[in-house]
Amino acid sequence: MKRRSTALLPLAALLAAAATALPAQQAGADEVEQVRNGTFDAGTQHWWASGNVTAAVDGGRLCADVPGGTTNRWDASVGQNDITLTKGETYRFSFAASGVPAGHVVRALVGLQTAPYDTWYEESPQLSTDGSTYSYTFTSPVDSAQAQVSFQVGGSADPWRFCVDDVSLLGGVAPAPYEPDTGPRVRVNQVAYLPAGPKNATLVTDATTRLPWQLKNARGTTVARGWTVPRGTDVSSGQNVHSVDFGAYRGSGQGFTLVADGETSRPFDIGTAAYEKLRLDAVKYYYTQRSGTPIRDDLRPGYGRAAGHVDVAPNQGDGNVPCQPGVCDYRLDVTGGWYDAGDHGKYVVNGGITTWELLSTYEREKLARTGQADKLRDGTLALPESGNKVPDILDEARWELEFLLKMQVPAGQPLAGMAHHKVHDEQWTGLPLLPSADPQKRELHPPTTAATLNLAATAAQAARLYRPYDPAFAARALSAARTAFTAALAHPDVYADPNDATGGGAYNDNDVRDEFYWAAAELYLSTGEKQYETYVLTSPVHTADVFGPTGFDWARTAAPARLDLATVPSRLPGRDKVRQSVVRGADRYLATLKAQPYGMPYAPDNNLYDWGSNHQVLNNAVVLATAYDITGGAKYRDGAVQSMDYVLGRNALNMSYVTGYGEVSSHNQHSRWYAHELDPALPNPPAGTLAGGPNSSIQDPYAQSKLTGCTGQFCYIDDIQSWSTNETAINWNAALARMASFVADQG
Ligand code: 9MR
Repeated sequence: MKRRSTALLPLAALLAAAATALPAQQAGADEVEQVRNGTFDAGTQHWWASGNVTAAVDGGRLCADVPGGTTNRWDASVGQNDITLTKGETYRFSFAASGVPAGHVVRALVGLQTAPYDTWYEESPQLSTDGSTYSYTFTSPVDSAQAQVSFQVGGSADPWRFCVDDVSLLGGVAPAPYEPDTGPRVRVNQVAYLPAGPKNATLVTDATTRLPWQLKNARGTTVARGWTVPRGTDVSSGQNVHSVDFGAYRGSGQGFTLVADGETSRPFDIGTAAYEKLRLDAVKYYYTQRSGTPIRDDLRPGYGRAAGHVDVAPNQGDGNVPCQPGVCDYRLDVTGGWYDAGDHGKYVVNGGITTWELLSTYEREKLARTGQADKLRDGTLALPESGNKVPDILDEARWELEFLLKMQVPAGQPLAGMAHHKVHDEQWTGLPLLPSADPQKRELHPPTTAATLNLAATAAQAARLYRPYDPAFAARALSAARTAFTAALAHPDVYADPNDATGGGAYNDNDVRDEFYWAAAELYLSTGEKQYETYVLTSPVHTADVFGPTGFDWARTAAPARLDLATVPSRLPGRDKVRQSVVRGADRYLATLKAQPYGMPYAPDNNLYDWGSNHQVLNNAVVLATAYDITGGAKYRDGAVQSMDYVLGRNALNMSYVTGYGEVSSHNQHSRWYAHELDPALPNPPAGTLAGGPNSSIQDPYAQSKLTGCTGQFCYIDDIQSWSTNETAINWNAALARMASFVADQG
């Protein structure tokens, strides 16, 4: 993403008399070297260093003495400017580097030499004292005559010495096709199948006729056998595949494998234990996303950190935040809440859908025939609030609700009762960066109708769920919800600016009919009042088909309303029809799932996987699960349970998208503080963190450099640089929490 830079000194000034080096290493007719004096034969000519670095040629290499005590990688660097890049051309970026003492990391990048310092390619190898040669191939996403190659070496508490040689950026090389390591061709849920649940797998093969398969237990004994079903070319992956149904097997245990076509799948369990753990881990994720409080290492070993954005330098803090210039002339205390994702922003629309889905996870446990609300009771999530006699999942959701309430425009101000859309940094920050180390100014962005309705919906939902535990909070939430709904009716078309995306995401949405419907539905379900009932019944959204292929999301909130109207008890006229509409939506997702050889209820139009597709798979599964809760029909339960297989490994990449679950799982998700890939001292995301997943639009340069031309499921890479395919986000984990809880209940 973006980063800022420090003052730079041209090293060449010291060597004004040195001869200009000729472009070196002309490797082939069309291969052109872009770096001048990359071998340092002409001293430091063409190279610069930040003012805090002492850089000089030593033994034919450029060596930099890096001071200790800096915070960010870009606080110390050496590099070369005025390099030309051509969009779509492939470059080989190579260099030899060493670090003393061993273990330091260099962030080697190709990017824009001026603000906003876009990064077009970067790698962060850990250096040895003897040194190694590094070579990477990438395709430039831009045309630029202002590119730089730089080596960022800041962020170390102690001084160290960085040496580099043979720096080359060779244009015109052949693209190196990226081949993901997809392991055995038998694709299974690498975590667990339920003993009495569906058990399906996918085989990638050239064979066009059926093949035998065997299910083996941990001792290698065949416990079931059968034949594959050829499925032809799978659109979502472009592969020729067969499917395998071994659901007739009803045993349980660990270490099963499925064998077919000479290949042995990754191992898996048959049992419920993993889902009981995942239902908790997926919700525990939120504590380490908290802003405004220190994260206790005794509660999350390895994840303890200082409080973020509490007005302690270098943070500018969320305690007294101004608006963007010209937006308002008051300041608000908007401390608390969860960080949205891998960034330090806090967005009301995404906080809203997330809070809804966590509260809905709990509400379903209370209402559904297979629900077990005690599984999320007080003391289950190892929170600071554990022991307060309130279900832990409600404690966690309240951390966000209190923040959402703080985002409401105070009485007496223009647009009173509406909610500010978001609060985040003035500029994008780089990675890694602990929340407590973020030096950027924080700003409130204008109120929007969508944010206001998110506040109304979730605060109204909170009113009914917290009433037994804290009636005063429930009343405060309901009052804020009513105020917000009234304010939204008065200002029904105040939209977020799609271009307001510097330092944070835009989260813009110009159709808020669904948000109105959702807020009215939650207000109705909590109050039973006629005014909200009338709004629900007369909304065009009430009778529309709201269960489309891409599923519900932060911008599409009609389905959440419909699901709650169908399941939360009320006297809504025509409630049976509402329930039937959910079942009809589920029937379509079931048809999709059956048609997909990988068995997921997701088939986006034109096979264009959306940003965060993994949570859309899961949210479509939520509709299936709700149809089961409504009808008791086993086919819906099986469809919902089976959807989990895709997320946990039955997919074209043969990987689980949940950190710590499955033999091969995503663990390098884009995050400023779970940035282990960039800084070995930082952790990976905690167990139970969902990666965004395949995204056909691959907006980030890293994914573009590896995945251009990718088909559906292949548009994903487990690298921290890939913010468009591999971020972690609060709304995505909520879908995981909701489904993990449902599946655990089906044991
Ligand atoms: O999840 C969001 C996705 O639906 C949007 O298409 C995308 C671009 O606006 O933004 C995603 O949300 C990101 C947000 O803007 C900033 N924080 C990280 C979020 C997850 O990537």
